Amino acid sequence: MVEHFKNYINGEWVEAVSGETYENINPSNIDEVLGVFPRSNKEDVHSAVNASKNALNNWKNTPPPERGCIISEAARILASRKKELAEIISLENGKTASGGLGEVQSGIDMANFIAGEGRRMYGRTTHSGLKKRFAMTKKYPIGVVGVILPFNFPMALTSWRVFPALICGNTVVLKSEENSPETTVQFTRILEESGLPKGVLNLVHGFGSEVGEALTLHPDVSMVTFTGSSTTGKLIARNCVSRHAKVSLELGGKNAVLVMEDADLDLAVDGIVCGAFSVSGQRCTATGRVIVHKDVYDEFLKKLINMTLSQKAGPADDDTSVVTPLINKKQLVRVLEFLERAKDEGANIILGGKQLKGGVYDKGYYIAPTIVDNITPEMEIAREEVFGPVLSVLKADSYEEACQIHNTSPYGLSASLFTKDVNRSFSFFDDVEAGVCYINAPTFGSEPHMPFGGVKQSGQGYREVGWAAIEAYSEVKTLYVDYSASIQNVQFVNEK
Ligand code: UN1
Repeated sequence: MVEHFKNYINGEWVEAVSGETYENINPSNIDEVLGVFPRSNKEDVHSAVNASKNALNNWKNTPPPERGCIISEAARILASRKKELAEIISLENGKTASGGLGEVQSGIDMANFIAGEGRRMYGRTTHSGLKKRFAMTKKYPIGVVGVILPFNFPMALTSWRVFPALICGNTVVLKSEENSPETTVQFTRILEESGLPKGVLNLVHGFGSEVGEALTLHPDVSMVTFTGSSTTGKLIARNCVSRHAKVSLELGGKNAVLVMEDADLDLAVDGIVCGAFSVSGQRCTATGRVIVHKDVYDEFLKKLINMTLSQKAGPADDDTSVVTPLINKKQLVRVLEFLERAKDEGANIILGGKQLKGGVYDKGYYIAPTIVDNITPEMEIAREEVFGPVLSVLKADSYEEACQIHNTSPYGLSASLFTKDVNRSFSFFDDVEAGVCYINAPTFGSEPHMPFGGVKQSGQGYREVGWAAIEAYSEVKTLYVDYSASIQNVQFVNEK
């Protein structure tokens, strides 16, 4: 029997008002329906926003350490159900169970970090420019926060957004992504069990054009946080800006690894291959480009091809699979079209480039790990995010040229440099246009207690995650207390 899941509004599990539903499909076996979910619309969004709005007063007056206790309890439950949750993630999202375990751990780490933030939430005090006057700032919640997420990290990203929003005293309407909604149901049940008061977190399932759009346009939603493509991000920003709502966007990337002539090439290849091909490149921090110093180009390419050939494509229930299925047919077509256009522009596909067929591959949508070279920095395949197992290789004459090529991309999420030169390592942080920079490491794997986000088209609004999340989900009030028993003002002082 296929389970029918519901929305969670004001502490109740309810059907969509329209009664409409859609099916959640297993990407490792497209004949399998994992669950039936409400296909919600504007009306459901309205009820969820209303519930969040009504719960706000009580929640924002709950002391942050007390909010933190609920989030600590969620961390404990997440840990106790880690294996079962990892399996759900793996089934609906197509990554292996160990990938699922990593996500749950990220959720636990975030919950523990954020629960502690409930005892910090520092403001600032400083001296006034006037005598006998006190000057300080204090953080307050923003209001109802709409959280719109992608399919690829349903547990990690939900934790990275919802826990910070809650600790800051906001109430939340969470829109699940249509390809991985069950994980968000489990997440919501855990917060319910942890003692979160009703209405503080509401969950609405459905599609972007119906639920997402209504959420971004709702006048009572004070902030929207979105993670996903730059194209959708632009539409969301427009809707939010048009009504002066806050918006935080974490968008795409064309993340590059720079390999210098002094690099440990085996280490670099190791980091690049897992960055480019694990989860079939379906992460915003996937390695989409590698820029290699000309002196080691041929040797590097040989090693890269060898290691890529050993990457096994396969379904999520086989823990030895690296190149797991693409989430759906639409993504498959998108990736194949990218490769066609790359060829038309003169790029050379030196490995992969095709859909895998036969046996388990006919039960999902797989593309063989693909390496493309003969690329110039202006080509689409060097600039745009593919969100598939495709790595573009470019050659540079020097470190300076490699940085210059790096910065021609319109994106700037994460970047990495493989070198043994300490001077170059630190220069890289100054030279490269990216929000997250690594030395001798893959382009993914950001830690929950550290800020995360990108520059240029990779993001807009705020850094999220880590301590930066507390800034993102708070309004700062500036507070003065005058104890001089006179009316004094800096403007009067300056007039003298
Ligand atoms: C990381 O792996 O460094 O969708 C973070 C993504 C990101 C999170 C990844 N939003 O891949």
